[in-house]
Amino acid sequence: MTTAANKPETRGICRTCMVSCGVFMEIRDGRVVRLVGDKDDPASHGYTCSKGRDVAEHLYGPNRLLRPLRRTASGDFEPIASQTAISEIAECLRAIVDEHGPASVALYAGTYALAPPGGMLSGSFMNALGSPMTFSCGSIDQPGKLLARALHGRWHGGSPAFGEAETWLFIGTNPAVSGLGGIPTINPNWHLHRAVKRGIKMIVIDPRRTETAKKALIHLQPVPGEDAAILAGMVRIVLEEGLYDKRFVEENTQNLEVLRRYVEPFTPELVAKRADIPAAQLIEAVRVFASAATGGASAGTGSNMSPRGTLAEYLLACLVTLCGFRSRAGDPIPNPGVLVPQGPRRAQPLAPTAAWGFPPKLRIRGLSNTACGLPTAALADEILLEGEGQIRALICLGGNPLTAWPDQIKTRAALEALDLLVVLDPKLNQTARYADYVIPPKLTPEIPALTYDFEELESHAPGWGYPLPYAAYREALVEPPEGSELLEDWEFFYRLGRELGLELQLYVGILRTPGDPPSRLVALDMQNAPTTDELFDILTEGSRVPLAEVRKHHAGRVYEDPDSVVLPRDPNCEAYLELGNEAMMEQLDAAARRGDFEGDAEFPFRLISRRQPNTLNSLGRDQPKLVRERPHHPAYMHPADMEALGVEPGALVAITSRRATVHAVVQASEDLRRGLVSMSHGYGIDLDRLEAGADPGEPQAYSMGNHTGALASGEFDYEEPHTGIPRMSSIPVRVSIGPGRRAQSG
Ligand SMILES: Nc1nc2c(c(=O)[nH]1)N[C@H]1C(S)=C(S)[C@@H](COP(=O)(O)OP(=O)(O)OC[C@H]3O[C@@H](n4cnc5c(=O)[nH]c(N)nc54)[C@H](O)[C@@H]3O)O[C@H]1N2
Ligand SMILES: Nc1nc2c(c(=O)[nH]1)N[C@H]1C(S)=C(S)[C@@H](COP(=O)(O)OP(=O)(O)OC[C@H]3O[C@@H](n4cnc5c(=O)[nH]c(N)nc54)[C@H](O)[C@@H]3O)O[C@H]1N2
Ligand code: SF4
Ligand SMILES: [Mo]
Repeated sequence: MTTAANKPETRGICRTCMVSCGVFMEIRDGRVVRLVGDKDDPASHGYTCSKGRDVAEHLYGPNRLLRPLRRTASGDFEPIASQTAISEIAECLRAIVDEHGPASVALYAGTYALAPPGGMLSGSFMNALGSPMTFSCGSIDQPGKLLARALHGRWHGGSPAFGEAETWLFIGTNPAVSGLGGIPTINPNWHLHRAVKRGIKMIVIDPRRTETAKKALIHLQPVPGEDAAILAGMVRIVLEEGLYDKRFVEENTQNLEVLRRYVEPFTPELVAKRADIPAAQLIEAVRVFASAATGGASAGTGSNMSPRGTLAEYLLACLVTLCGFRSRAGDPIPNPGVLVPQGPRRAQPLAPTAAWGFPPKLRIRGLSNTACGLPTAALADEILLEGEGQIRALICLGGNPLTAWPDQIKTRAALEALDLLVVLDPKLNQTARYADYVIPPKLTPEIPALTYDFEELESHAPGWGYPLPYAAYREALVEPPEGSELLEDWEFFYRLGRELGLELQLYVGILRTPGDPPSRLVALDMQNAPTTDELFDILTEGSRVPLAEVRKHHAGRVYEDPDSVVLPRDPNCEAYLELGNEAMMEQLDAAARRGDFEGDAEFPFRLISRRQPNTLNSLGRDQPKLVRERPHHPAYMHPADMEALGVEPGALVAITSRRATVHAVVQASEDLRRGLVSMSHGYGIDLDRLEAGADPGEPQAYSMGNHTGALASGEFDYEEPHTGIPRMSSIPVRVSIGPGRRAQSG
């Protein structure tokens, strides 16, 4: 509990994750010693999470790297000066580009690449180098979302806010913990609590009775991997019972009859059989949802990582459109933008666009660039496949491929095969152990902080970004630790570009919608390095509220625009939302024709994805306070399954897919369906360390181990045809007691 008396003085922005909560920091002797929420902050209302509150460990813990590292001939790392690292990396890149061309250099931008201006400068660097090989974690996250949006088209007016919606459907997402799925991301439980209090009718479709499901009116608890069938069934009920918004559909969509024809096989009985849910409950859920006056729906990683994730996102978009849950002329725009320049919104469709087939084409599995970027699931293959076009150098910014990309065995082989691996990360993360150079960055509040990236996220999906016109800026508040030699992430790319004689241009503008200010390229001065603040100025030029104004307030504020309402349709608008996309209808047809779920005698369980409250993917795994309760990721199972297998809570089990084995400690959970193992990615048990006598109570005994992504493989399982992701959830596995077959990776 913070009282006025002990509340620290310095207002700041937490940037341990991109959510950017408004906080107070206690700074003593030039160090941040404590972080507490700012109750007056209009977006976060005093909220902080355990990761944010552990800021002192994040900044000054023993695992933070304070100088760049270079791999030595013996395989160890030695600290080197930043300039030496940059010169050597430049020299190495020059040789690789001279021999194999610029496309042999790839960038992987992970979760922490989003913060401006680091991610932007990494893109500038790749463009100037002439390599199109920029990959990101977006294509192994919820790739179906952006593909579906392209195929269906978008609604220019945006969607009703969660805060006012009468109903909301969550499928394969648990925003009460993840904060990313419909409920506004910042302080999600505050929004959830208020919505429940005013009587929102929430429907959750999740094989686990999640924290979100516990607040729902209806929880459907299906077999995983059947979301496309369930959503097709829901669309069918809406059409059959005439529960759709006929006027809206007539005015704004095309090919309703095509959709009707293709969902026809998905009767409530078929869906009930496939997904093992009561048909009556499915019908009830549809009636509740479709008869509401205003609502929304969100699919998350669970749906996207299971088979037919893109189709599920597409059908969900169709369902929302059929129900007319789209903002109309005169509706308020919850967040008209503060720092991210954007234009007016109109109550009209934006026509569908292509979703895949863009250059560059990859060499494997017919994959290409897509609406969600290049398929990261194929990056390891592109490193391993010899010949013209092979990727030989990888720069990894704010990500951890070894514990994030599907198929860990292949990923590790790829990291080992690279001629050059450069990792920008504050820690020696699992991937960095394979690096030739590790470049640790300065962290907030050693650098200025801005809410630009989180505001930008608002354009991606309902509930993402800020639910109100909020923005915050804070200058750097402390110096980096004494004796450190750190660069800002962006500085690395700027200086590397300069070393290579490149002219970097900053891409300004967001891939948004017609009417927004046009994007442009701003040439950077390659002689006199800009400051972070100058880069912020370039990025926000033309914003509704000048950055200078936001800077004055030293913390978060709401910048209302009373005039921001959705404008009427342009009379010349001829665009339609597409209900019967051919590729999606083909997939629906294939889904209808495949056999019923028959189980799998050899791999009778399904491993499903989830998140842990105290860590963010692999971040936090080595922070004792965060992982004190559980230094590893437990494998949650239903008690009846545990009994049948003869495993006790706390027992070590081997979880084996057709591809690999990982190990985990079992924990009982009544919230699961039977036949499932629910487990997070990002880190896992390291059997070698445990067997070598590591103290099982110490996080280090576990944190470097293999993770659930090791179980995923496109070669054995269903693979999304355009994003290339294999099953990363609902993976067929078997569970056996004890170490079993040794882990093959990690
Ligand atoms: N505390 C914390 N917060 C995080 C993260 C974190 O690691 N920790 N990660 C962040 C990131 S990178 C992201 S992308 C977001 C993700 O945010 P979410 O998409 O909300 O992710 P999860 O919380 O894992 O929720 C996925 C849900 O899908 C269910 N599920 C699994 N398979 C299936 C299936 O086949 N069908 C259906 N219907 N459900 C299924 C799981 O049981 C789980 O409840 O969270 C972000 N927030
Ligand atoms: N099996 C399975 N696999 C998954 C998922 C799943 O649910 N199941 N989820 C997927 C999803 S949604 C995602 S988003 C990806 C995550 O994929 P990644 O982004 O590749 O992995 P993270 O573990 O989030 O890695 C973030 C890294 O950024 C570092 N970092 C923190 N702050 C900074 C900073 O300021 N600068 C720099 N340069 N680095 C910083 C952290 O130390 C950490 O090492 O994993 C995906 N993989
Ligand atoms: S949600 Fe993110 S920004 Fe907010 S306190 Fe937690 S780590 Fe910090
Ligand atoms: Mo993610």
